[in-house]
Amino acid sequence: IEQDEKELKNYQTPLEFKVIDKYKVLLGGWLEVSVNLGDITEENVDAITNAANEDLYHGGGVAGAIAEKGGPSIQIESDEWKKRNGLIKEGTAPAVTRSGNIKCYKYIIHAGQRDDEQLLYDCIKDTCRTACNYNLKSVSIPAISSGIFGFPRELCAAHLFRAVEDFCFENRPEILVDSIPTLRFVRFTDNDFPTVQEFQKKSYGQL
Ligand code: AR6
Repeated sequence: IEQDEKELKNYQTPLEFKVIDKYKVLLGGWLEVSVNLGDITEENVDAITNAANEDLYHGGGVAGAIAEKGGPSIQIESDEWKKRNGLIKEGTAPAVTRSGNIKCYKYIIHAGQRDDEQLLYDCIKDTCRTACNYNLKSVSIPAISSGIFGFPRELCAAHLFRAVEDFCFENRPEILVDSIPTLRFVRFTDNDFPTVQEFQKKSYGQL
C-alpha cells in the first residue's frame, strides 16, 4: 500500500486523465474507469460482461458462475441467440442476453475471445460498443482470458485498459455528430486478488 501511495503521488496526470480516487480514473472528461475486487454477479450495473466461448456454452469460470446464479434462462437465451446468429466470432461481443434471476443488473454481454492479445483487445472494445448500442450507462468487465485460458494477468490488465482508453478517445462525445455514446462507467471487477492488483497498477500511472 505504501508503495502504491508513493507511485500515485509521483504520477503526473496528463491533461486527458484524472485520478479521482485511488482506483478510479476519469478518461477524456466523460468515462470513469474503476477497479474492484469482488463477485461480478453481485455488481450493480446495467450489464456485466461474460468471458464466453464461441458456442455460448457457459461451463466453468465466470461463465459458470453467471449461469448458475442467473438460472437456466441464460443458457436458453444464449442458445436462441446462437440459432439466430451463429457462433460468436472471437474478438467480438455481439450477443446480449437478460440476466435471469440476477436482479442487480439487466443484461449480460457475451464477449468471445481466447488467449490472444489482439482478440482480447478487440472484444473489450466491442463490449463498449455493444453497451452503447443498448443505451447502457455502466458495464462491469472481468479479467477476460486470464482464468481458464491462462493469459498473463499483467498483459490482460494492460490490454483491457488500453481497449477502454482507445474506445473513449475514438468516441469522444464532441467529435460524434449523430450518436453520443451512452457509456459512462466501466468497472473492472474480478474476484482474483492478484489479478485485481494488476488492474490497480494500471489504474494510475500506466494507462
Ligand atoms: N466474479 C468475478 N470474477 C470472476 C468470477 C466471479 N464470480 N469467476 C471468475 N472470475 P474465466 P477465461 C474471474 O476462466 O480465462 C470458459 O469455459 C477469474 O478470476 O472465466 O477467459 C469459457 O466458456 C478470471 O480473472 O475466463 C471459455 O471457454 C476471469 O474471471 C473460457 O473458459 C476470467 O476467467 C474462458 O476462459
